Amino acid sequence: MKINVVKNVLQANDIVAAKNRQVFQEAGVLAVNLISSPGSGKTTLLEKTIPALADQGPSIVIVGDLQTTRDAERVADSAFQVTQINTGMSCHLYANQIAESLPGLELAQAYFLFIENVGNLVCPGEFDLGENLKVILLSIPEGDDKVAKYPTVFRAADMVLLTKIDLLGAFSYDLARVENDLRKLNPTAPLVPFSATTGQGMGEWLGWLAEQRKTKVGAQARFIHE
Ligand SMILES: Nc1nc2c(ncn2[C@@H]2O[C@H](COP(=O)(O)OP(=O)(O)O)[C@@H](O)[C@H]2O)c(=O)[nH]1
Ligand SMILES: [Mg+2]
Repeated sequence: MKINVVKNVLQANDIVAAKNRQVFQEAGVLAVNLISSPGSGKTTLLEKTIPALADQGPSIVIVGDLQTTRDAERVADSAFQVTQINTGMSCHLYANQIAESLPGLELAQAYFLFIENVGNLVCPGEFDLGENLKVILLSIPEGDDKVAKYPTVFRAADMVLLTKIDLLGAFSYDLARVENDLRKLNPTAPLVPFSATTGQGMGEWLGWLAEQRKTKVGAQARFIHE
C-alpha cells in the first residue's frame, strides 16, 4: 500500500513536470535545476553566473527553501525576475510548485531559468521539475566520499561542479576518488573543479551553459534578444 502511494506521488509529479517542460520549450528558455547540500554554493554560483550571462540574455530564478526569502534577495538585483517558493517541511521542490509559479513569470523574455532546489542531496534527485538540465554542486568541505553515498543525484547529473576548489589544500581530499565514483554512476557528466572565489571553472561552466542552450532550446527559441 505504502509503495503504491509513493509511486502515485512520483507519477503525478512526472505528469506536471512534462507540462512544465513543454512550457519551457515554447518559451525558448533553458531550465537548469541546481541541486546540492545546504551551503555548497548554489546561491553564490547564481550571484556570479547571472551577471556573467547578461550579454547573452536575461535570467529568471526560482528559489526553493524551507523558510525565508534570503536567497531570493541575494539575486534580486541581477536577475530579470525572481520567485521564492517556501516549501515548509518539504526537502525538495515538486513540479506543481514550479507550475504554480510560472504564470507570474515572463519566461519568453528570458534566456535562462535557474531553479535553486532545496538544499538536500537526496530528495531533489527523485522529483523531475521539467528542467532541461540537472547540475549537482559538491563542495570540497563535504568530503570526497559523498558521490558513492548519494548515488541517485549523481546518476541523474548533467554536470557536476566541484565547488570551493580554492579550499582543497585545507582538507584531506582525494580528487581521483570523486572522479572514479562518479564515472561508475555516470560516464558522461562533466566534472568541473569550480571556485566562485577565484573564478576557476567559470569559463567552462558558462561555455557549457551557452552550448546547452543552443542544442536544447535551439530552433524553438524566439531569439527576441538577438
Ligand atoms: N571558499 C569558498 N566559499 C564559497 C564558495 N562558494 C560559496 N562559498 C561560501 O559558502 C557559503 C554558502 O554558500 P551559498 O551560496 O549560500 O550556498 P547554498 O546554500 O548552496 O546556496 C557562503 O558563506 C559562501 O560565501 C567558493 O567557491 N569558495
Ligand atoms: Mg542558497
